[in-house]
Amino acid sequence: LYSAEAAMAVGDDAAKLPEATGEARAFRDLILAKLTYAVGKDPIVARDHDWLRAVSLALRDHIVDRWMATTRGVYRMGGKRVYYLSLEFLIGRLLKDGLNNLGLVATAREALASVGVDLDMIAEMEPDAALGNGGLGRLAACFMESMATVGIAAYGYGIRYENGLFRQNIVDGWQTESPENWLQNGNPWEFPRREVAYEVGFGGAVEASDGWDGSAIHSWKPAETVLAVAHDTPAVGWRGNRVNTLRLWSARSLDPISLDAFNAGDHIGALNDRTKVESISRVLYPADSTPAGQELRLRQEYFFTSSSLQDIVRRHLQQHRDIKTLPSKAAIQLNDTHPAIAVAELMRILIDIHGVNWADAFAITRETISYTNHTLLPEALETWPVPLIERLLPRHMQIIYAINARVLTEARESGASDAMIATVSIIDESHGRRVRMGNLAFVGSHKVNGVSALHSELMKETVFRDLNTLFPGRITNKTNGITPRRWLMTANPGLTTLLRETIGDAYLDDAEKLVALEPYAKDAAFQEAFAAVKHANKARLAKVLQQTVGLRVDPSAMFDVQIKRIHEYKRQLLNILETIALYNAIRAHPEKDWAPRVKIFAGKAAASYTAAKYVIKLINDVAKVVNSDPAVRNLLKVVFMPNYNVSLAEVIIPAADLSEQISTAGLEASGTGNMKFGLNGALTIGTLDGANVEMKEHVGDENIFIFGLKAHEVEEKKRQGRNPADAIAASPALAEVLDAVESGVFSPTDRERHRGTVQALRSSDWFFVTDDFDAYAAMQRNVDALWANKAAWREKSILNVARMGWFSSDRTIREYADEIWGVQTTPVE
Ligand code: NBG
Repeated sequence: LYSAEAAMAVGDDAAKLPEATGEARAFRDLILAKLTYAVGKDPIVARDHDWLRAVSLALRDHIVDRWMATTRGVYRMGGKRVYYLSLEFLIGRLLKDGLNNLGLVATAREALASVGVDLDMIAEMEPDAALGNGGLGRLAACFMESMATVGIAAYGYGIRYENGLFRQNIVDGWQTESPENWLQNGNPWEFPRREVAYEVGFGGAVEASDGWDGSAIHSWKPAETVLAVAHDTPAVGWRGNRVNTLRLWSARSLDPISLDAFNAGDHIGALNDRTKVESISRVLYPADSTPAGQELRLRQEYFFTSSSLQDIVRRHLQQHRDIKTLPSKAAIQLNDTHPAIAVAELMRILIDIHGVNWADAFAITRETISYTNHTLLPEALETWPVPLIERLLPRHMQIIYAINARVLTEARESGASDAMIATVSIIDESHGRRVRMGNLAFVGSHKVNGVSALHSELMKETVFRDLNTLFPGRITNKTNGITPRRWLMTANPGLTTLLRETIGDAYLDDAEKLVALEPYAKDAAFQEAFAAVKHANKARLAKVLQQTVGLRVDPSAMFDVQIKRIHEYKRQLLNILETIALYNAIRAHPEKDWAPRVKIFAGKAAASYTAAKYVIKLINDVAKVVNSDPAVRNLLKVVFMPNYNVSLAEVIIPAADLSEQISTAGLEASGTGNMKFGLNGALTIGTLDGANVEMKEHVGDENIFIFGLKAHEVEEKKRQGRNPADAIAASPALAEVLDAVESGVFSPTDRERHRGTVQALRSSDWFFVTDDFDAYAAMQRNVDALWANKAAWREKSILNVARMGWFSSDRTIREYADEIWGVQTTPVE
């Protein structure tokens, strides 16, 4: 018979280990039981991975109890559920976050210590679940946690990609990509639900026949069918009050082995179809803020949308019987246009399968669905060629035409001009015929939201101007947020403890209570303690830097950080060019009292995005020159950290002094990294773009470094037409930097390397780098000046922490609940 005590008697060392008591002892026994019976390992021979699995499974038991209680409660209450449809969930690791939300961190630490295992060490071994590209996917993960926290019955729906976002390697300064296999050691968090499976069709034809009342009945006969199989992961809210479900679909062939081929002796050929079908859930498309545009991507979108809607409708009918009550029991949120086909799919299910008439079906669809837009970049708005949709989803194409006909009729009746008809149409006739997924999502939703105040206003003036005129009041704003559990408590335990000692626990349940910190901003003793926490976080990052890129940095230097996807509009180029200008200035005047800086970059470029890959190479080229130049010694260091992901962000953000949020105004819909930095006490240097605008309002003008053109000024300059050469001629510092880069000063082995990058700036400079350069450089010198005054810097840094509570995703989710979904929330207890 199994005995924890016997399992513990593992050699002579056991006697020296600390005793676990109370709750920790019980948790230790649970871990040992998991190790023995679920992992199948004796503690004597267990490896770190085995312990990780055992402790994850032990925690999962605690979660499952609450999960079932939650699910039972929802059925009993019969209330409305929220369904968050997202092609991306950028989850990261789950162990620490789950322990934190259940208040079990100390317990698990003690339990593991008593068997000679270090919690932090094994937690680091957990692979990141990187089922997303960047902000959009991470937002979905924060929302899952916040929905559970504020007490919403919610399901997340997405795809269980076998390979998440690629691993980035830096080879000789260049990015290379390799597949990331997050499932190679199994996934302790998920429950495969082989019995929860739906058929999803593609291709084929639509047959029409007459119904009993003479109306047409359409029936779609797909040519291919794929099985979507559910995998459920519990999503734990703060204090474990509620546990929701993240349901990810995996593609399976209905006929895994073609029996005819197999019997005919073609054993490999018999698997071909299976490989093709199952490729739907094989890999995440690595493009961020740009549509992938390939047929497999459209298949992924329809695959997860259809299976999710089938699941939602099945659950609704099972509990409430009447399909017409769907809008009062289900709110479906479309995370960007990736699931926009849901509008046509829900119509198809209602009309073709449940016999609902058109008008009722459209009312139900619109009342149930709402849509979040995440970008205004014109090249990023998703459209699909009409012939492709006709071939892959013939019935949906008919439905889209029928919806469009009604929208256009309505528009004409309200006096719309031909130009307006052309922009509100779901079909874009100007570049071949294409389906505009944004317009489809817009007309099929009762609310359409942007993700920051500025972005939502710009939506009304740009992409959806005419639709906004036609459907006034439909566009609303929901400024993004971040979960303080992961981004403060888990990532920055040192600061969390200091805050509790200073202002008590109330802020843990309500981040806006962080304002209680304001009176301490000038307090010398508190400033010291606050700075000590920051220093320890910087020392931790310095160690990681040493280990990963072999660079030694001084933790007392300013850590100036830009970490995010590499994209021209985010302007890492502006940052590195200004770094070169600073380098030149230090070399020219080494005697001045420069603020020592470490410039930290990290982020992935889409594999096919050449300009972005050159930016990475340029950063690494500059790093090589600067870091080996004795003339700048410890005044300036430049580093590019490879393979940026959620876990790396959790180490970098608590260690940052300065946060770079420098996108071309009008182009970053919100940004969420900006919020994570502020909450951890970094000061922001940024443009008036995205949520920076609201951060400035919350933290106060004097506590943030704002520079550069504003969104309407960028637009104005675009309209007037400008010549970047003028801006370059007006800025000797910029001219010097560009000449140096262009002539190969940083690429002596290939002097031509960065010529293209510079020439693009000289000729067009689409992202206004040259226009903003001087203002940015000047603001950086203000940053230096403040850095020299330690007390003033710390005061502002503390005020940032105190005033960032509003950017909790709990606040965002409560707004969605009240104003879009119509569901109740509860205060956290
Ligand atoms: C991104 C925006 C960010 C925003 C996140 C989350 C896309 C399409 N958009 O600014 O670029 O913070 O969405 O809303 O990835």
